[in-house]
Amino acid sequence: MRDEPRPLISSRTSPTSRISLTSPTSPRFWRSPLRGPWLTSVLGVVLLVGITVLFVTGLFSYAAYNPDLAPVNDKTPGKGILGFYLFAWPTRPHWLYRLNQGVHVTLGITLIPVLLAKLWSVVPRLFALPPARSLAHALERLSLLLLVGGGLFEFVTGVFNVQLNYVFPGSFYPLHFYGAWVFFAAFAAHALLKMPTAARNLRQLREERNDLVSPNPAEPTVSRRGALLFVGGGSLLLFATTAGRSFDGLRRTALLAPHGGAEPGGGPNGFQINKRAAYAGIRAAETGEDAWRLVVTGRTGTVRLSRARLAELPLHSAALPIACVEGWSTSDQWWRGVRLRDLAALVGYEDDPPDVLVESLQRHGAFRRAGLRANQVADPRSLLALYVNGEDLSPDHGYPARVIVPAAPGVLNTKWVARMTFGDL
Ligand SMILES: Nc1nc2c(c(=O)[nH]1)N[C@H]1C(S)=C(S)[C@@H](COP(=O)(O)O)O[C@H]1N2
Ligand SMILES: [Mo]
Repeated sequence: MRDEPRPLISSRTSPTSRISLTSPTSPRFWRSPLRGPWLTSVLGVVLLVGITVLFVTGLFSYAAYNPDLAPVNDKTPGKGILGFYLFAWPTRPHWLYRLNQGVHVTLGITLIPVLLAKLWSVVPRLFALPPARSLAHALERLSLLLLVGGGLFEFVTGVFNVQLNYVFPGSFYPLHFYGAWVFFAAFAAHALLKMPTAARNLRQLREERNDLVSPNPAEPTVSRRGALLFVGGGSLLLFATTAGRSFDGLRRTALLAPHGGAEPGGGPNGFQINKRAAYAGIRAAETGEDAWRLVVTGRTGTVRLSRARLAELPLHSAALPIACVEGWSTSDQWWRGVRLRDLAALVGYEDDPPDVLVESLQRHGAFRRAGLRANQVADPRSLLALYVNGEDLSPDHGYPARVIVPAAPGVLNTKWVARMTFGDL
């Protein structure tokens, strides 16, 4: 069968239609027969669910940092009413942050193909002319700018922090936090406005034609379902090469993620490390038995304890994971050390442990100090650990002593602890 000569070909000769064919502001420029209300609606519904989960787990993740507890924890001091929902992050279940952050990061990475496909499906509208037909239309387009810009911004900052965390010198938190509010406000407005249309498009067997349907479609090279499978396959591939970094046995499958691949070493201290002692500038001379003293201050004054003295105090064990904001985590490790609440009791807080400010030997870096809340100090599994998995802590895991708190983000598990100050923060 021979092809009919198509009007498109013949109209090429006219200069006006050539302009309209080569300019993205013309609807005829966009030729994919896949674009239309159905595809956009399916992708939109997936994102509606997925991005809502990202927003909620993001808010939880932020609360888990205790930003309202002390200025040292607060990377966003200008947050104002955006901190309205903050609460005392609980200590149980002990895998709470591990789950929250694993879902946040893995789901975010998995949704990238869906986000890109969604943007692709509506891209003609980004170029549509005139820029605004009315004030309402102008406002709608402005909100779309916040939506698209904000969405890309959140995904890009998130991926950068996870993949190349050395690129962000601590500014990631305010960027991702304020960006999330701008993006989610635009997203919620957009979802509310479009929900009825999306529901209609998905219910109807024959779809309505709208401005997304190309007036000038090219031959299809793949079906609509095939395109969806392609997007879903991309998501599945990202999921399969990311999720493993939250599970010891599967870490080798996390090909795309830092902290994927193999464990950094063998033996009791062989589990994942965030910043190494050398990177943090910790010298062996300051951690030796003669040099290092833990300085504990509270209601009744200050006590200084050598590591040997600490090891003579009642020791307790707890099986707890390390779970980083970047989404990777370890399985439960067996930590052994002195209960934080026993250290509080040493300096005058026998039965009402208060907050504590923990400071590291480390002199520079955003994570050298952290405030812990009274509920975290009170938990009997919260330890100043001296040992892990039956051995002394290794230098990289925080020797001579490090904090470990159930359900807390890794950032609060300060390594190379030098000083603990108990009292309301
Ligand atoms: N002093 C200090 N403690 C620190 C950090 C740091 O940079 N400096 N990083 C924190 C972060 S972000 C994490 S995820 C955990 C990682 O602990 P690990 O290296 O023992 O796995 O340590 C925390 N404790
Ligand atoms: Mo971390």
